[in-house]
Amino acid sequence: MTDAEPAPDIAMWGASGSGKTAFLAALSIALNRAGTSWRLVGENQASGAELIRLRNRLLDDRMFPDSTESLTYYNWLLIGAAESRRQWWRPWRTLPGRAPRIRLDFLDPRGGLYAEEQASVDKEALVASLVRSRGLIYMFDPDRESRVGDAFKHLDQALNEVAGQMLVGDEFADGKLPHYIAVCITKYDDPRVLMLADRWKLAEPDVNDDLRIPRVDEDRAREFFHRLCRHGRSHNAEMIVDLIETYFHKDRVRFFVTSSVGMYIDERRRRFDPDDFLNVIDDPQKGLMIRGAVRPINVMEPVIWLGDMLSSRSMRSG
Ligand SMILES: Nc1nc2c(ncn2[C@@H]2O[C@H](COP(=O)(O)OP(=O)(O)O)[C@@H](O)[C@H]2O)c(=O)[nH]1
Ligand SMILES: [Mg+2]
Repeated sequence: MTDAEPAPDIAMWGASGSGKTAFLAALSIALNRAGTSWRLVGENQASGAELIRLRNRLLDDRMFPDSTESLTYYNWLLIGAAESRRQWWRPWRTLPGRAPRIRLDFLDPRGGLYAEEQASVDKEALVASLVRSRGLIYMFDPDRESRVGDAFKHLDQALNEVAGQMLVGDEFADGKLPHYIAVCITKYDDPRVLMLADRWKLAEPDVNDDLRIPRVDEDRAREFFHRLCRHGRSHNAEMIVDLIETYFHKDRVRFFVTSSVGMYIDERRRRFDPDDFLNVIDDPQKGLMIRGAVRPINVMEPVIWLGDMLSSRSMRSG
């Protein structure tokens, strides 16, 4: 990518209530916790203020962000560490390198927009953001799918519209959309989701993690997703994986099992307890509250993966 070209965008897609805003709120917490050199900053003052507001909502108020009332744009930049360079003929001199930057242009639609049949300005903006981006975060909420079962319908509609705009010309002659797509199963901490992973023998305690939180191995995340789709309310859901792999290059699709708040861990025992891991509790006065520390699971990983893919492939943003 040359300096003149703007970094490609990462866009987000998912049904209302699937956990998009919570994911965004958890992103900077995840980056801080991991001690990475990546920093998240607002590209303008409003986006910066929103970043802090969302984070404080989880950390200080111990609540989830309110459901989105209107279409909200977040313009954030993920800035990595610059690697200094040496030239072999002058190895004693180091030159400052350029810090990698990933533009996160998140558009958080109001609840219900996905389900609206009629065209609207907001819906056009949403499709436009998918067309403009080269990285997608697709949020799949297994709980919603087991109750409502409309993920296939909405994804099919959206991809149809995006493909209608992108694939008619000659630019993508192979007939596939050019995006990298991170398919994120959300709310893994929810007992209904974790229990399924456990029942299907897909979750195992991570031996590299002192807390021994059960994880679904990266290699098995696609299988978990597929099984969750088949487990859902709608028979169409089992076609979601095929749908994704028909529209996108198979090697540009990756699956992540995510949770924005993570599991509850008793700070004295500091071990995952299968009988006491609920981190979201229903307070009679305040509603849903976050009980313990916020330990996001696979929230930063999909974003950094997309960023790496986009910057290494020097994809054009046009
Ligand atoms: N247990 C659990 N619940 C979550 C998580 N993320 C979101 N939720 C729940 O899902 C609701 C909707 O999330 P939100 O981020 O507003 O969804 P959006 O409409 O896609 O932006 C929240 O109010 C929470 O109750 C998570 O990581 N774990
Ligand atoms: Mg939202």
